[in-house]
Amino acid sequence: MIDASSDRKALPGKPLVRAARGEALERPPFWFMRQAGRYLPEYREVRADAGSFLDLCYNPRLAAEVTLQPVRRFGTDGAILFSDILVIPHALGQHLEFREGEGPWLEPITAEAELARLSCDRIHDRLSPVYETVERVRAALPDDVALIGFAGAPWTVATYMVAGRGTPDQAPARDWAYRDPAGFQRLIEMLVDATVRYLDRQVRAGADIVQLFDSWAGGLPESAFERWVIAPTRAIVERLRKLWPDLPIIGFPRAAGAFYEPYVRATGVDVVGLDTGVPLQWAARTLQPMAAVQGNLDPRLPIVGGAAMLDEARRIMEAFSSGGHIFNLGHGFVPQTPPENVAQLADFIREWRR
Ligand code: 1CP
Repeated sequence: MIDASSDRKALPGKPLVRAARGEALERPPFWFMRQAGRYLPEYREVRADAGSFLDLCYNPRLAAEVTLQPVRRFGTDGAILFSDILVIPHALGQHLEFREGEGPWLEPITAEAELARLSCDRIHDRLSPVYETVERVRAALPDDVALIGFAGAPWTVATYMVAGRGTPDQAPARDWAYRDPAGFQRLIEMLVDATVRYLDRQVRAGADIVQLFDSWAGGLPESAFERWVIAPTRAIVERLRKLWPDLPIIGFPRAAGAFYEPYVRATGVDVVGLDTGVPLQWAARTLQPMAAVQGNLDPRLPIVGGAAMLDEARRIMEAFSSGGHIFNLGHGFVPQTPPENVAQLADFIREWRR
């Protein structure tokens, strides 16, 4: 077993970790959400050999290989573990499939009584290949490249567990949360618990930093945002801090709008992931004094490439140059992104100086 805590202390200089702690560097370190994936021909090749998408997630050799592909190709400052947020419901005992061309499909859990089908006790049985992937990536990465572990935040994971699939409006989870908040709370607590254990094991296996993806945080009313987005995130942050006092934690409450500020204030995340719609000057003034910022290039721009992409990248780097900033997209790459444009973007960030 790798002793990750002493490993992290021995290498305090990874640019991504320094920026996450609030240091303003000469140029921002960068990685991209969904940097491994279908837009890369080398990913499609591995994916075709792996069988299903879940087979790939649970195959440490292949999952490590696709994690490393974008680091090799673009020289990113971070590698994000290749897995999916839905391995947690799977590990809790919920049936999960990824249907080709359709996305995830789960057996829906729609009421408190159905929680009896799930259990936190044996999650590591199913998740141990993920920890092995982390160990393999850690062993293969250059010393200055940070390894980013991740999990879905409880609200976002719950939206899939309740609906059984991706939905445009997360109606099934919202309806349950309004109808029976105490019952829904039990599901959220189970997810908080599983997420802490899961991320703890990723850090033990070698992750330098972790991100909580709350992709469906947007559109909730204030009281629900506080109860289902902020409170569980704060609980995870507090529990992880007890285990790993130096671990930087990134929270990404996508589309949270005016709730970004209370989110950062109340959760205590070290870094906040900004979606494309967050105004740069507002974020620099309001959020960056409390946390490092990560983001927020429109993922459509790397499809277009050229001056439109580079001008916006420059605006983002200038706006955030006086504090902690990790360059990223406002959401993930989409499959039609030309890798050549990503290479151009990576070169541009690497050469920029504040
Ligand atoms: O066939 C394929 O290759 C499937 C496409 C794919 C990929 C590449 C899925 C299915 N998941 C992933 C990998 C993945 N997912 C990563 C790997 C690391 C990287 O970023 O390179 C990560 C971090 C995720 C996280 C994830 N999965 C999120 C949060 C981030 C986001 O995009 O908002 C969500 C919401 C999911 C669910 C999911 N997984 C896959 C799909 C198609 C979906 C979305 C379903 C939907 O709501 O429509």
